[in-house]
Amino acid sequence: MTIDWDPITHVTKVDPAKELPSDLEVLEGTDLILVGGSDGVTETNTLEAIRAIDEHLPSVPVCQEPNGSSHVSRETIDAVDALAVPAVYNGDRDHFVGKHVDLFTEIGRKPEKTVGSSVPVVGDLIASKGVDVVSELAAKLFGEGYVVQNLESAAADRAGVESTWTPDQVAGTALATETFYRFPIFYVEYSGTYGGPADVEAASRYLEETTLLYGGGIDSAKKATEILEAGADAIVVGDCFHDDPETFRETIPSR
Ligand code: 1GP
Repeated sequence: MTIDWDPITHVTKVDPAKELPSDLEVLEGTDLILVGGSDGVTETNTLEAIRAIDEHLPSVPVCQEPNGSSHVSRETIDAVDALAVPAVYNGDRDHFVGKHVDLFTEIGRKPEKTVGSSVPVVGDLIASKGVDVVSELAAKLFGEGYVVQNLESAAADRAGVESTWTPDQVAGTALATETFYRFPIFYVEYSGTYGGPADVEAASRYLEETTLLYGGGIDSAKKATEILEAGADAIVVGDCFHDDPETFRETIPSR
């Protein structure tokens, strides 16, 4: 992975299917951009979002967070610093393991077999650059262990999440992430609603190597501070960036 997470406390989640604020100066001070969403995402709108952001903030790392391999192409891979691939612990089998096996099978396939595959962009990439690109692409990918805690969210719906987990279970999953699955990121996801500090407090007890992200409903400095003080390494702010850019500024911690 090419991202240094140590100094990162504020992450902006940019949904490529939504309109960007007219003034991208509001992003000044955010530490990292994640580009991804649950509905209406395409390779084309992903690239447009990445490029628009890069133009305004060339020094801020940008990661693509695809929810399907059809959003990934040579252009998106080249345009970003890294690809963040979610594995949803409390999702269905496809979203914890199935999609990743498909993606890596595609990446690892021999060039002649990838021609005409269901993921032609990745196949083309391998065919044109040779097998070295497999390690190149794999080096840019990192896994995020997710627990999705808002059943009403599109994220829960798409990932087949049927039940939320107690803080004890979240803590256990954090421990498993650190010691067993070894994803570099553990992500407590309340997408669209504010979940409060309980899960973060529970999870943070077990995480030393793993970066703890919390996302969901942060729309004020107070909520941002509450989650960071509870032990999150970084907060992720999405809706507020698109819906109310001026208020979004308040979620960025002052240095
Ligand atoms: C969504 O965790 C992010 O994936 C951010 O959530 O959109 O509710 O800010 P919000």
